[in-house]
Amino acid sequence: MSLRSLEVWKKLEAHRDQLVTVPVRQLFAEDPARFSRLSLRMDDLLVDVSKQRVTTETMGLLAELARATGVEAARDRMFAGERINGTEQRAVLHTALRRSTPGAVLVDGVDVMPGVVAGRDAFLAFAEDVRAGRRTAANGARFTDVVNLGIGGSDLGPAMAVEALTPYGREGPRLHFVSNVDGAHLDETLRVVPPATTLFIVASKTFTTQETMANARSARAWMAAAVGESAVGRHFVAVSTNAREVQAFGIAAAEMFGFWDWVGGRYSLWSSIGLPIAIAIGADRFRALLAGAEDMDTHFLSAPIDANLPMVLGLLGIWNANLLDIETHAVLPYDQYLRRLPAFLQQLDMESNGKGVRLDGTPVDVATGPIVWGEPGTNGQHAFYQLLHQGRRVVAADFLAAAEPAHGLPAHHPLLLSNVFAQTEALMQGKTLDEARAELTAAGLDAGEVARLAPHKVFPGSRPTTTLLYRRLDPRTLGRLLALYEHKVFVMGAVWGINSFDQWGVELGKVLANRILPELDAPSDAAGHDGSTNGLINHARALRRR
Ligand code: G6Q
Repeated sequence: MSLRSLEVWKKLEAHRDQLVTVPVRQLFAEDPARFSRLSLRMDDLLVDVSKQRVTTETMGLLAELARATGVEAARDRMFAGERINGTEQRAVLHTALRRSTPGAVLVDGVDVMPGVVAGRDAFLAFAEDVRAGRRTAANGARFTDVVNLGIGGSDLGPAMAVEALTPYGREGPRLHFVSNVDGAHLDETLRVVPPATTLFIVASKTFTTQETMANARSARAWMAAAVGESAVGRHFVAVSTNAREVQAFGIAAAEMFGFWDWVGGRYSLWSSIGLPIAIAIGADRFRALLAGAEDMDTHFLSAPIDANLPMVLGLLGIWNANLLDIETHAVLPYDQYLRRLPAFLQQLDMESNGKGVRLDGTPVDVATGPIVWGEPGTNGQHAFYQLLHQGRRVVAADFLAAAEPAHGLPAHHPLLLSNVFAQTEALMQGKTLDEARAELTAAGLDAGEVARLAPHKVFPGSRPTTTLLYRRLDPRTLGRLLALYEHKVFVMGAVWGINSFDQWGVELGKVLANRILPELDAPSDAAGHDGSTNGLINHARALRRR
């Protein structure tokens, strides 16, 4: 199916051509109810899209697009456990992991829920045992430090969530995350953790990932040297779907927390991959995180398209990417605890929707996944916001902020909030040449100076932003936000008709590095690649020999 040939796509293009001639500030002036018309709520969570370059007519057309592309039916197939990940023949059921309501979720006629509940109870009980000092180190002491060894989906979600919920994890052990195969990452961590009271979690769905297995082997050797071979077992547990490889590594079956092939890596923090989060914040708060995600699941399943948060954000994503040709999407949390959210969303979005073909193998005829990036405010303001305000490229951005701080320095908070509101206001309002001239004249500059400086003081405005404002970044709110983004990505993938749940691009990297590895220390120079790759390998070989 060609999106461009859809009737509603043509309507959207014609509507776009009209709308882009009108500054968003004018849309606000013409419609005093614009904010209430174009902002959505879930309890204390407010999602304001009124500063996007849209009107209610745009939203109506986008809803029509969602219906024409079957987004609701695709959503229902996902929740129902159908094998919608067609290239890997897998169901996609991260939503089952946060389900608390009774009732079966069937994959090929088999209810997955008893396994989900038992698996969840097991890893949450283990987390509580570690926190309470019931599960101890080999010497009988309480664990003071926990190191998660994983990468990609087995790292980014837990690392982001543990940091986001720092204020809720103060009584638990210290958490560390090592992902990179660059030995610097593990080495620097091993320098600060005490071996006698450190627990390692080897987190890998496949338990064959090169980086994680290298880090696990090195960590195991380091631990054995410190506490003795016979005590190592008390200091390692695994999270995986591959029991055979876990046992081959030397971790007992009882020390492995499992999950299922229908949990995608980047959607796995709700499974036992969330063990480090549970150790940090405790089982009750982990359940609150799940409950927040379930709130969003229920809403996504039941709210009409125009009042449905993930639908609206996903459709705006399509509007910005395909109708306004905006290539990048900035994630700008005015919330230091969400420092790792941009990296997490970068994977979630770019790995899910960075695809060129539809499920049936035919090319998508528009651009797909945006480039996602970002940094916390206000730091970004003193770095790259210059381009957001005055560059020739338009960047779409999400701003996130809590009304109440979760830290102990509340006097800072009004400063933070005034900045987030000021930035989105300025990005939307802009400043015309006449306004710039008037401002400079009022400041007492002579006519020549006004003419010289005014063009530099012009801000185009109408730069699209969404603001997500919530009371406090607690576990339930974090759960809602993360599920909101997961489903937003789903909606965009469904409109494009792509499989958001495979990652052949990632698999390629896993194969290529293993091919070159032996060549680095082979007796003769590499000759089997292109000239550049041979040259780089051989230069490294020469430098390493010296
Ligand atoms: C996520 C990706 C990828 C994956 C890592 C780690 O959706 O598939 O980031 O999570 O490659 O894989 P393992 O958990 O198997 O080690």
